[in-house]
Amino acid sequence: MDTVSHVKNSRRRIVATLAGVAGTIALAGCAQNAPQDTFVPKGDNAQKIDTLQKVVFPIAGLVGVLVVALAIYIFIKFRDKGQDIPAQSHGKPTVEIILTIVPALILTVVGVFTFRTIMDLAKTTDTQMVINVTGQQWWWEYDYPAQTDQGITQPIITSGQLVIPVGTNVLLRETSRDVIHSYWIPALNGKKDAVPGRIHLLRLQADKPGIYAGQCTEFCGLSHANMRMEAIALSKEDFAKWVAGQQKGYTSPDEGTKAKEGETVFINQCSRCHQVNGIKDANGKAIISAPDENVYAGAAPNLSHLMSRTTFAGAMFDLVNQKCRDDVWKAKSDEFGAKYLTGVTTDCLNQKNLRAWLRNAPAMKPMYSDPTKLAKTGGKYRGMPNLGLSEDDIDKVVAYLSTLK
Ligand code: HEC
Ligand SMILES: [Cu+2]
Repeated sequence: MDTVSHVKNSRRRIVATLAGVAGTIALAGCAQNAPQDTFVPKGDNAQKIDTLQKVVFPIAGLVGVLVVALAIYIFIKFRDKGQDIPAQSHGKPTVEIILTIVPALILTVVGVFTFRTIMDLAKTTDTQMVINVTGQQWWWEYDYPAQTDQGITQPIITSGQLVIPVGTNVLLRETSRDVIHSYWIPALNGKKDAVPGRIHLLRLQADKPGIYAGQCTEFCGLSHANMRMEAIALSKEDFAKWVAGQQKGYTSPDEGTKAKEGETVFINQCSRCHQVNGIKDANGKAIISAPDENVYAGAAPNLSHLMSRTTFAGAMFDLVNQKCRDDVWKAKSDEFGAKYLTGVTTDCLNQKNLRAWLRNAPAMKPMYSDPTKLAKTGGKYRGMPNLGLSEDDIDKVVAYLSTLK
């Protein structure tokens, strides 16, 4: 092969690669069923961002295309062809003034609208409900402080799925127990970092009942990609029912049942990390779990009402089987609440996922939980370790967890 055709070939290859990459990026924008599409706002706050974006993006796009096109034209037209250096001149005041004033005007217009939107999104005076959101490797905890106007008389603690009433201005107070995470439900608002030692505020409001998916958007270590979240919006009546369910007290399984045996396994194996509100040990003493000794973040999900959520482990895995999942996800907005509130029934429980998790959690979700490598993490787990449970114990624990409605 001679040099000329070699150069031609490699140039062709570069062009083909670039075209491939550009094509892939363009096609990625055409997804049909994209629950995390930023351009489909489903609430006030996201709507404000979208309204701003609809003005700014075309202006920025036009300027971008003009600048790139002009640059390419100049690169080609005036490239070095061995010509003489053109006459050198300095300054053209009219051009310079125009080139300063026009961008300044554009930026001022964009800036005014952007600033107004930022101020609107930072407003807290119209807050109707507050939820504390804590990020940690690799799941989100939600704690609802008591607030009687929302019917919450005792604090609620849950994880993965953020349940909110529709048409309500909810204020999230975000923080983190380990590294920086970022909370983002694209259909409801922009993203906000959750930073250890700080509290950042994020407004959320959903127009209609439904599930709004999101994802941690600040790289936070090994399982960052497996750190998801879902906002579940319920009608006000359904939300009240959900709250009532979360405030139900604990019922220990009946003596002599498999679930009762599971409770014992739970007390021995799990309660050193996981809290179940109201659970008592054999002497009738309340068990308050103290995971800070074992887990880097100092917390593990509260399992008091595990079966009221349809996903687990950072909303990564379905706690319900495919049929029940479709029932909830594909429900019409007026039927959604009733379907979600049914929770995880025996028929719906995704035995396969839950058992796999109990058998060996780090095999499902990469975590720094290998006891032989804990030196790296100061002797503490990030995530849930493989507990080496027997199949018999797993049966019992599943029977027990199924009672945590
Ligand atoms: C060393 C602490 C530790 C122990 C012991 C432990 N877990 Fe976990 N568990 C965790 C952590 C941390 C998570 C969160 C992992 C994630 O989502 O990334 C978790 C997640 C879970 C979840 C998902 C909860 C949700 O809402 O997302 C379930 C269910 C669970 N564990 C059950 C159990 C059971 C049952 C046992 C006992 C057999 C057990 N765990 C023992 C630390 C522990
Ligand atoms: Cu994260």
